[in-house]
Amino acid sequence: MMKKRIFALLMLVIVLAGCKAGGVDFSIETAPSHKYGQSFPIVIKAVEGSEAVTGLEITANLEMAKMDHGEIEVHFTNNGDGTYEGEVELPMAGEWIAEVQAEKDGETYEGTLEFDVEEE
Ligand SMILES: [Cu+2]
Repeated sequence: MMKKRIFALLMLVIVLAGCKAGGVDFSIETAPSHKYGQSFPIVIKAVEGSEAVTGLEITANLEMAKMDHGEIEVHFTNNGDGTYEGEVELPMAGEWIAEVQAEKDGETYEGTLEFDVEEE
């Protein structure tokens, strides 16, 4: 019984360490604004430690934090400097969440980003 627990704990430590070593961190560089009938740029930055990560294929699903507007899928283009740009027409200003999915050389990375959308 004890042995099993120690083994499970060890596995957890290995998994956590593994995640950290190969992790890509995402952040919102530019949040989109909101204005009826208009789309705005959204820019995501990808880093591994302090290094910019280029060459990712990024898609994000956007949803409001406290309201259901469904999900809005955004595809991003690689700017080549660790930033990725998409364009989106959102239904309203407020708190939004982006579920980021990225892929590079068969590896996948994920991140959840919260950001505020201001009325323009
Ligand atoms: Cu809303």
